[in-house]
Amino acid sequence: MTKRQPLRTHWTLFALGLSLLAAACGGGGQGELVALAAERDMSPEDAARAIKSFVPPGKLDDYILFASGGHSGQVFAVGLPSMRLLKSIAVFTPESWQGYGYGADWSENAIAGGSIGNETLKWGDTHHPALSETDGDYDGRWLYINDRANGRIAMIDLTDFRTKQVVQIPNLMTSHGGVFATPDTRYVHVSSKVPAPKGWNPKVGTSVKIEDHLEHYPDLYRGYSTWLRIDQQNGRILLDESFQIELPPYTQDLADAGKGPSYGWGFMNSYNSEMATGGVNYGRPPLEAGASEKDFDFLHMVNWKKAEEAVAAGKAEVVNGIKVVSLDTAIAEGILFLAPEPRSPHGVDVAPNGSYITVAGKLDPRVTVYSIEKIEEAIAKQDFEGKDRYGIPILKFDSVVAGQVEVGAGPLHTQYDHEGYGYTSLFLESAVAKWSLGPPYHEGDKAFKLVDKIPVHYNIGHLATAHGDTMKPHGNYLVALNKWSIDRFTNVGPLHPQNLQLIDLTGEKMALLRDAPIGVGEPHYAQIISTKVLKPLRVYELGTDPGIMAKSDSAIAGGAESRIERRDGVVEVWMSVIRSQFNPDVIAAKKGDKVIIHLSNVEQTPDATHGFAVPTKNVNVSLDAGETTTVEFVVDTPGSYSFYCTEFCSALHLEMQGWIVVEG
Ligand code: K7E
Ligand code: CUA
Repeated sequence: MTKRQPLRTHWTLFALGLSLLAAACGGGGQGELVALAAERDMSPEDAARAIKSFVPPGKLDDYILFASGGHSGQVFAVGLPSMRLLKSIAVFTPESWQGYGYGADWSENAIAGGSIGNETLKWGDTHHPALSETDGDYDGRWLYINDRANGRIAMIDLTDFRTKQVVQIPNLMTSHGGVFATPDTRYVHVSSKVPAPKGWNPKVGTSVKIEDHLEHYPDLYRGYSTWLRIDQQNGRILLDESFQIELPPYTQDLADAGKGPSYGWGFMNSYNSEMATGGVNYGRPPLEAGASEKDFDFLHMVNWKKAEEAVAAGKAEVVNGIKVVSLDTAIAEGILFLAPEPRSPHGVDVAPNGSYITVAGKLDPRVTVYSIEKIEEAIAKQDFEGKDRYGIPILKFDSVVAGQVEVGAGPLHTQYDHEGYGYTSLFLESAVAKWSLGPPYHEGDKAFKLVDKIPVHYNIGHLATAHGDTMKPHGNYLVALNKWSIDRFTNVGPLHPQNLQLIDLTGEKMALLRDAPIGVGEPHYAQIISTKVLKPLRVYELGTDPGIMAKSDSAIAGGAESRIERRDGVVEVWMSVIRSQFNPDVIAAKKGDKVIIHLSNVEQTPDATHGFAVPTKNVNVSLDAGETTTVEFVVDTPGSYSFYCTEFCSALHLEMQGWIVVEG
């Protein structure tokens, strides 16, 4: 808590405010409210905070915050300003409530798309969600998110809040830079986190000797900037029309898309241009020391439009199934440039007007703001300070930087409002700094100034403002995604929940409104979208296969069409599902049979979801109203198995049950 002001004056003012409120509402009872707040040991600020962030029963939130779930592998949809968790969306990790990864074909297909090597991975580390955009603003169609542990990306369809596609991006062992969408969602971008040996392929492996790893890292390892082309009809990633740009092994970090005047560019940080490999047990400096030796790392500027032209002109080579623009081609074609950036930066965030690019350095107390106009001018004039060891031109720091602002210790990530202010998270200081951009937002000595700061609890990573990385930010709410909560919540054991803090940006000073524990994962980044933009379905049209969002060939309209067909070793069932009955509800099979069940939820009532679960099997399907899904499993042990509906759907939900009788 911050300082409390003298109680009496404050309560008098508060009472005055409440009496105005009461008058406006045409009712009395202000004394009662004051007494209630006092009884609950709330200060006037607390009561004001409660009112500002409370969404009354039955009323709806104005925004949804989509937060990554870290190594829970999921995405969370949280309402704003209430901070109520509305849904955990299964992405990389199976999730039985939604029947994701427990037999339903659409989910098995999605997960299988991200299989690595010879193994289907059952987890991921979601970091950076990216909402699709049209004309530089969120359009509410799709959400993309990367798996930091692997080079994977997933697409969530926001018409039904389900993951529809997971893709293993070739040549990427890990990922971090992005996900961001271009302002038209022509591409979404993901770059490597830790560089991988050139040609890295998890299916066949790569031969690496320990001496090579330690001595020849700069020659053998590479990073990649990946531009994934998006199908504008269904949001799917089209790997055949995507491409990568080969990068030096500088350990590229976060990335962002150009927009407006910087449309066509992508920006990426790096934090280990020293190319340290670690190896304390080989007499080397530990990675964190080796990677922090130099005063500058490199901001990477990638011209994806030129890269697209080079690919169209046949100047890319297919490596592991994706077109790759080599480092030499990228240099020759004017696709890749570097600019010095202060030590070990983390976040890079393009301002709403697309002119400014803000970089925050973990080991530098300033944010450094680059200008696209200066960058393009410097490139045109070949105003280079030299080249790196790979031959990439390095722009002069002073030629491309528009301003620097001292914001505090450990700046990481920046978001924006609609008035030309940046909000930067300060990890070491546990605070959010508000500072001003330059012209046209702020002129003269008003530009590039720290204007406000608010403490957060504790160790903030990312932050998010409403529509805060679009060209049209809303400037009302900010959410701080804090790594530690320490003493903010009732102790639930040594592992504490992450603390998401809601901050009001509408006053002269930033004001903390609410703490929200997220007890189901470690959110990194989040994006906040107005619920006005989202158009999710209430029910599916009858027979819809969520995998294709079209009528399934296996759909049936009701129990009259239900049937069982048998052939060699296969029992195929067309089953209708409705309150409170499966039809058919008794299925005879022989030991060793493969059972294929096409389930059709033939309801059109919102929220009339049914489940289908089989004891002793990893089968648990969730069927929303109108949905048709197929599940397959082998019955290898004789006996009678009572399948049942897992959703408490009706008064006779418990009776919603059936039998599979397996004859031995
Ligand atoms: Cu800063 Cu992976 Cu975005 Cu975490 S990263 S905080
Ligand atoms: Cu259907 Cu319970």
